[in-house]
Amino acid sequence: MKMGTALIYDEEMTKYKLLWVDPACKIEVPERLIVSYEALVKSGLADRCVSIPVREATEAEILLAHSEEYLEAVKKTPFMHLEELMTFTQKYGDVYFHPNIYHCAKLAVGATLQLVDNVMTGKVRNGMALVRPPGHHSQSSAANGFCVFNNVAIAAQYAKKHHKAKRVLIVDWDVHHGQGVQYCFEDDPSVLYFSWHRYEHQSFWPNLKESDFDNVGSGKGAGFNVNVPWNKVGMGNSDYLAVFFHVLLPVAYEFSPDLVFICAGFDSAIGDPEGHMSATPDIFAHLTHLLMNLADGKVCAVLEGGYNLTSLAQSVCQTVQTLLGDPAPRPAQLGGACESALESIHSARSIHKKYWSCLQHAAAPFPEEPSSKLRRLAQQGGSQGPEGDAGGDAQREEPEKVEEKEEEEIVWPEPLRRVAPSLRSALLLPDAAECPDGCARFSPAHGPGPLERARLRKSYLKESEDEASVTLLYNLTALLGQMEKNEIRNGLALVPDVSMAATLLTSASLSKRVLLVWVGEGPVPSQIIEEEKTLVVHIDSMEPHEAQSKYYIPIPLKKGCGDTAGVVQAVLGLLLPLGYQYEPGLVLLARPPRCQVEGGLWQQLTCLLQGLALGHTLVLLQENETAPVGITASALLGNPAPSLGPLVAPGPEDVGSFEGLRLRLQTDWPLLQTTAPEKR
Ligand code: X5A
Ligand code: ZN
Repeated sequence: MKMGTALIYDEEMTKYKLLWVDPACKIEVPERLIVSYEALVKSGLADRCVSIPVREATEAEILLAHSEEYLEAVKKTPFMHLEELMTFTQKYGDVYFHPNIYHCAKLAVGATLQLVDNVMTGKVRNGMALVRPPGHHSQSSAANGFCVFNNVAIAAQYAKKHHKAKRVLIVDWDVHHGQGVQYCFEDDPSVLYFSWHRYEHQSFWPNLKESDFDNVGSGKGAGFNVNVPWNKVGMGNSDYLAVFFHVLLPVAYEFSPDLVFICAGFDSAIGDPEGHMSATPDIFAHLTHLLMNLADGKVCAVLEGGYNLTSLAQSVCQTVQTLLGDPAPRPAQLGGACESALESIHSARSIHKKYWSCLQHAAAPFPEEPSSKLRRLAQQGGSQGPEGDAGGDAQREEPEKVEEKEEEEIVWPEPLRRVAPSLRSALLLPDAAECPDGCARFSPAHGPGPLERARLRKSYLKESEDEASVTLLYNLTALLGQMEKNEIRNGLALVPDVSMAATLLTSASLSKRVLLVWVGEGPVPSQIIEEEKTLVVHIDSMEPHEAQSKYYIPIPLKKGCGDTAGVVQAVLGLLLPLGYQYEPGLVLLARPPRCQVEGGLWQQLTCLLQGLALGHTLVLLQENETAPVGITASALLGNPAPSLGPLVAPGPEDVGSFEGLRLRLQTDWPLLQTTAPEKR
């Protein structure tokens, strides 16, 4: 399954601009699109994409999310003179019109629909549309916030109508609340809208009370609108990832969309004059990666905001490069979410617990919440700049107070080049086993010398075992070595004894840190647990373990690995935060005998783990259980894992025990936190 990434862009969309003085709109410039596209060209990424032409959206398409009156009004703008344009503009908030903007707005919608058509018909796997004007603020009868037509809202309706999409997920990572998208789908359970946004208790634009976490949707759509307001500026990589792990991803996996849109605004990145956040451009590689196995990989990213041209261009490249399948950079030095972010996470989780079984065990809302919110609003009287950052958080520095700093002071290192090894997947298989398409059968340049043979035999084998076992062990270390030299990205080995192979590899690894994910009841070799350079996450351990090691984390499952919802919850809420925080140089994924994990779930796990360690994942399978070889190879090659379908509730005891585990581990692993310290 070799499918590409679409890139949809047309220079025409750079051909409108602000024609008068308006401080609120001066940041929305044609250069935003020019620098983004140029960066994709310069880095060679544009060339690797399937370039698809834009088209104009039809009137019928625009009417999927807008009123006729509004369309008729906008239609007249190409014929207006400056004075008339200014008057027309004044009807709306923070937006401007230009004689060519109607044309561009039709292209922006059309570009998004082209993307949907190509993704939904399987011509490409995923893609990005670079468009202007953006869309997520525009409403049925109103332009707003630089937006004329709601590109993504229209495209979601279009996908339902023309491609029979039953469930659509919209992830709005722009720093502003896409209230236009929220309004469009408020009572619609078939479209799940998620947005995080700078909010500062309603003091940040668009200053709406309905942008708060307690706006969950209405009627049948209750629970299908997820808002995570940022009440402070300076949110960083850990805050963003924590929201993904503890709010968005569990809900998204439970929802199980047929199609994912990203309202890809990059004003949530560092250096942006609107957002004042501190997440670095490389975080978008991870945010993208974490969404790429939903909906069988059907992800449509559509540009929204982003006003620091440097940060914008870098972030666009990170997103597209990830859609193309290159390994994500190592996210360095993650702490826990800051206190303010934890309050938002907690609020979102607790208000949504009645709608999503993955959140059933989330803590109750803060008892003082409603009154404290009212008090704050009363104090603020509606007009006040963002408050300074008070309060301490043990895990990491609080967001910096940046409000009075000038934007140009903010600098950050350019993201590192992401080089994919020339060989993606190498398989170490017994001669009799067939090698799946697209993978290389691994064989080292030369065999072990006599000394090496003796050493391997002495350390890992009984005298009685044959030369073939020595050779296998040697080959395993050779494969590991080439992965660690970044000559091979990932690998799979079929071995007679997963325990022994895991023991060998953890001790032979040059990485300072190895993450071993052990899936199934069989015990993890004690030698590995005792040695602390390996973080062991044992999914489906028989019983809760007393061993209080920070580096051995047994996750018991009452119904075993057959409980797909339970495993998903453990993976998203525990394994991934632990893995991201640990920053492994190598991920070993071990499947001991009689592992009960269902195929699609195994693929999901294999895919998600590849966001770590520059994609260096080595999977160990039991020689006599060859069934998972094909699907594992597919996941290692970068094919999307199949959708698991809507998830039912995980075993209630298990969810309870996950929460217990989280509480116990969060001091050592702050990325597991979901609640602010003093509220626990
Ligand atoms: C798409 C987008 C922002 C509007 C800000 C107005 N719009 N103050 O980022
Ligand atoms: Zn924005």
